[in-house]
Amino acid sequence: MKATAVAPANIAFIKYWGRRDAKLRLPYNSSISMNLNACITTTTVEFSPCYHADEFMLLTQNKFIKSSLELKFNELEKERISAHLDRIRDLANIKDMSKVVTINNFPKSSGIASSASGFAALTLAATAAAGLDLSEKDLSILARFGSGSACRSVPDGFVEWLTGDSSETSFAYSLYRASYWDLRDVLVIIGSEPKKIPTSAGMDNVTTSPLWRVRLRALPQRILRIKEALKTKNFVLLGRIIEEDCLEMHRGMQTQDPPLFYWNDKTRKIMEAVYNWRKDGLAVYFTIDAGPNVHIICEGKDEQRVTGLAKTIKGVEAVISNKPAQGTRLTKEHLF
Ligand code: 2P0
Repeated sequence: MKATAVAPANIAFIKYWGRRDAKLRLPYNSSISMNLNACITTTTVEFSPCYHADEFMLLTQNKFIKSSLELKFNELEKERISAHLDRIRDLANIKDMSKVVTINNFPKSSGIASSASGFAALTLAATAAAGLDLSEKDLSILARFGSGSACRSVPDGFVEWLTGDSSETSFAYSLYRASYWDLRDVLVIIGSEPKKIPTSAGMDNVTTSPLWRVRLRALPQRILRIKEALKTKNFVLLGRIIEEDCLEMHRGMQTQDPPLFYWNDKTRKIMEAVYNWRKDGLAVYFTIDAGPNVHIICEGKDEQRVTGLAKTIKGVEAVISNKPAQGTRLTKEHLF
């Protein structure tokens, strides 16, 4: 009763921010994302009568010092993971406790969706370890209960998560495979400290922003436009929509009560640099999630230039270049 899954993080081109049903994690709007091949979570789950409680171990691989750092899940995180394992135990009709070992190759809780890859990997590893064989759609729905954005890490490549009108209809599916378009997300890491306000708590106040309704009204049209940009591989149109949606989400966050400010001085410096590079003829656009780090979106042909430029900015800790990635999958390489 042991299984291991590998899941990519994903970057949202159209963001998820706000839930119309917090318990079922049903979003106010559909969102669109790309899986990231260099931001990966691997998780092994074993159910066994030998365990008297769920045991967790979280490791972060540090590429720079070539070692694995052990981090601790806090109590809230442990409860959230155990609750997810309970859902899977109920589905499989088993009572055994589990051991869970998980390894991220990127910093946890820094606005790089570790909950997305984390809950996607946990869902596939735990269901397989419990003897369940779920369809991609059912895995996506189940992952959503763990973390909304996790449902988008399940299918391949470029993905849409449908709002749906019930739990059964709110799932993610692949719009295009990873190989469809040679894009890059050049992730510029400027801060890897855990954030002060978890996204789940921040999202609860989304409706207090006067801009929230404006965004909800604009989204159906924006989603049609971005789908057209993907279909026609119109990079300029895609980039403009990605930036538009990012800025609109952050304006909403900043006008919530209490307001949320995820950017810092370095974030703003990189945003400005992206505008300047664009003025100089380089096709680059930024997007930012619930953290200070900046994702620079470009085409594969410009990757070297963009990573080179990003590394020259003062205060940048690391630059991780991501290609579009396949979704969550099983592997035989167990972590224990
Ligand atoms: C996104 N974010 O679409 C947006 C952009 C953050 C900003 O999805 O409470 O960690 O687990 O459902 O999935 C982060 O939200 O929230 C997120 P929960 P999650 O990628």
